[in-house]
Amino acid sequence: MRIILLVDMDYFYVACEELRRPEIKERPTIVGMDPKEGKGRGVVMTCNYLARRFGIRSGMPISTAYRLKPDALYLPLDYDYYDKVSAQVMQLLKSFADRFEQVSVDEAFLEISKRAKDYEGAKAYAENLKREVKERIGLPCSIGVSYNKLMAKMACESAKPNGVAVVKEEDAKGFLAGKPVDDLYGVGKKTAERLGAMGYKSVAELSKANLQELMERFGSFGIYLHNYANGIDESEVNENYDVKSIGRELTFENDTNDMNLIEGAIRRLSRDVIAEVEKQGVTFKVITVKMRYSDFTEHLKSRSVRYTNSLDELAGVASVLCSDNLDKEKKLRKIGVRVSTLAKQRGQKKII
Ligand code: DCP
Ligand code: MG
Ligand code: MG
Repeated sequence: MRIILLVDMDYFYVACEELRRPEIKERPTIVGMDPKEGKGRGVVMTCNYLARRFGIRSGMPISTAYRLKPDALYLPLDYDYYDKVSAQVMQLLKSFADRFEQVSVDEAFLEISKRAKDYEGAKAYAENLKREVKERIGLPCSIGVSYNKLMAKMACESAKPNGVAVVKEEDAKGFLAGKPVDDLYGVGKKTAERLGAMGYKSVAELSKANLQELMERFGSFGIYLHNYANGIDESEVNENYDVKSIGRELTFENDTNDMNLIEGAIRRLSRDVIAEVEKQGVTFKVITVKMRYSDFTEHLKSRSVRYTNSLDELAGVASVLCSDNLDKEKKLRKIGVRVSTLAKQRGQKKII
């Protein structure tokens, strides 16, 4: 039997801020763009659970957060610091796993099949790990325990905040059944809408869907949807995790379709991305530009190049991707530049 944990840090960026400034702990706190008394652009990156009581959430416009709780504490982003804390967390988590896969800045899968013989043992192991993270790093986390990655992730969601939740294989169907499809891992808003229109609103309904029909609508993704709705996920905890992408984003002070301004922004973001690329000692193969408009619709455009770490190439390709695909009828609110499919530069320091 496989036993897999998903460890996800609670309200990570704000928890990091609390770690270095314990005096802010009792306050609703938000990390994101400057709210500028309600006129600020950009979004909430995350907030603590005190702030969530007021309805504030990750990804929400910072101006909405300000309307909900103007006297909350608003802090700017400090990626370098969060990355440092993340590296410490990941090093600790890794020492608790047979196989280890980091999936984001604050989240990792740990296979512990050799370290726990049943769910009871696994629960005790997870409780102990949660304690260790709190004691050694000083931060709260939540842990999902289950028989595959999908269910470990779903279990962790139900454990938040600061909890451990176990979902046994025999209980998985019951656990999933009552949930709406958009709670299912990998199902975003658009997919959920399409599934809803097809008559699949709950995971229970989706689990009984006709596979053929799902495949006609979603291609091979249909197989995953069907499997996920039935708690099936055979994917391995993938030991050789490397940083998967490096990106930077910027929200314009005023929404714009001025190409000079946009190209200037792309150049600046590309410079920041290349600085990080150099720091990590990598080269990249895929360049992606993200365009988010005033109406919050978003477009991603990507292009593959030969492995490179050239600033001119990145900024050049990103500018072309943007100018070729920009919807001139609308104004841009936010622009992002990201590189992925990374490889190590030879003779450079190791990633992470
Ligand atoms: N993040 C972000 N933009 C988002 C969501 C999150 O930049 N739309 C950042 C801030 C988070 C970090 O990534 O602190 C981790 O994301 P999580 O989804 O794990 O969210 P949190 O750790 O903040 O909260 P939770 O306790 O729900 O895990
Ligand atoms: Mg988290
Ligand atoms: Mg996370």
